[in-house]
Amino acid sequence: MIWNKKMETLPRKQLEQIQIERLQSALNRAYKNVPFYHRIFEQQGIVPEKIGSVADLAHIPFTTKEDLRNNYPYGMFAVPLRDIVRIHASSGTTGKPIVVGYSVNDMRHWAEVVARIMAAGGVTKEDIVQIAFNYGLFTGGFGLHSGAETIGATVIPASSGNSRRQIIIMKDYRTTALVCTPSYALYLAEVMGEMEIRKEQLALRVGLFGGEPCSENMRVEIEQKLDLSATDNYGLSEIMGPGVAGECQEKDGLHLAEDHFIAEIIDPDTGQVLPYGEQGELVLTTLTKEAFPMIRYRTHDITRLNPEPCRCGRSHLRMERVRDRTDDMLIIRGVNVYPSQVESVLTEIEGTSPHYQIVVDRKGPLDELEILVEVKEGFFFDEMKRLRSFKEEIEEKMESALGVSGKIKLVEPKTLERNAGKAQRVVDRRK
Ligand code: DLL
Repeated sequence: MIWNKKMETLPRKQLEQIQIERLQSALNRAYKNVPFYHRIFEQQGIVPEKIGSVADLAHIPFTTKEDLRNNYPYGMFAVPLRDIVRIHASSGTTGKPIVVGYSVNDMRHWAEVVARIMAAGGVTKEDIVQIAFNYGLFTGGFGLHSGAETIGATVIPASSGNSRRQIIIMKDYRTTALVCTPSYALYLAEVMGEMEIRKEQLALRVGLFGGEPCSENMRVEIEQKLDLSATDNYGLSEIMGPGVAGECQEKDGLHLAEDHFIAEIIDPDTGQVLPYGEQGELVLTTLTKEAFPMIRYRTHDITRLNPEPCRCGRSHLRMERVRDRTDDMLIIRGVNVYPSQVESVLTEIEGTSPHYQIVVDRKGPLDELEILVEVKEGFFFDEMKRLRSFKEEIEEKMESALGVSGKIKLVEPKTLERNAGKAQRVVDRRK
């Protein structure tokens, strides 16, 4: 079902007209109300009224995470605190968190765009939606909650953690839609096994996953283990939270809510805007946000944009699933390595599970790469010889794919830490 048929299927010409009208008022608001933007516009001689097309955005400098940190906590807010009705924050692994605020209208828009991705993912009013994202400063829990309520579904705000209880709730309350990170969905499937609960005992039908990368392989595994149809959903706190983009039933790219956000793809090294279809860093501009407007925010997420009409009828751009972030790139002995490359190699190898961890360390002058790989249940060989050759086979494939050698350490099923949030794939001990 298409939640907002009129808006989501708008012919692109009309959509672009709405974008440019909204862009001018968004720029004006930022200029008038956020000292950071005021300063930049003055310095660069930018006059919001003169931005006559989306392409003109390229004249405006980017906003970076660093800028947000420098304005911690409330410096980027465009409305007084009395008009803010909600605060969220992204934990951030380094430095200060980013604090974001929402006005009443922002909350309304947030619920609307999340309702769209929920409907696109297959959720209807009839569904019982278990939200196993953390409810708190993280935008996942509350964000998805408001969209599910807007649709009129029955919402179970389970929040994250206490996995056994999650499964009992799923079984007893007849949950039909599961909402969490993809890695947590897989973990829940594992715990079900331990509890001897079979997927046939559950009523799951659809799953909305997001908050971290999910490979096609992982999607298939979740779909099989939980017997549901899974969609990928993308968002980030700085822009809004979940609701920025989500897959429809075609599962062929995530529709961006283009009446609320403008997306550009840039070359992360030069900052040049790249044409549709090319891979680069996603840059987002908010069009309707009142409390926390963002102009050309560098997301660090790597993707590409597809303007082709989708079979579902939605006209909004589709972004390819995000597999990597520019800041996740590891440089190991001078070679660039992305976590998704490691995952792709493992996908090809029978017997390995989607649980892995990349550990980089420095012994003396040289970087050392070790990849911990969990083998699937029942796949451990008794014979040392066979185990060794299995390990060597992975090492060889890894080296030829990554261009750098590394040690593979096979670990038993369920050894690597699972958690209810985002999986930690990389441990860089050199920092
Ligand atoms: O993770 C918002 C969200 C919550 C989206 C729940 C979807 C579902 P942050 O904690 O600010 O916000 O983290 C944002 O997470 O820049 C991406 O690097 C990554 N990310 C989010 N969704 C996806 C996804 C939420 N579907 C950062 N695929 C983003 C890949 C994702 N990466």
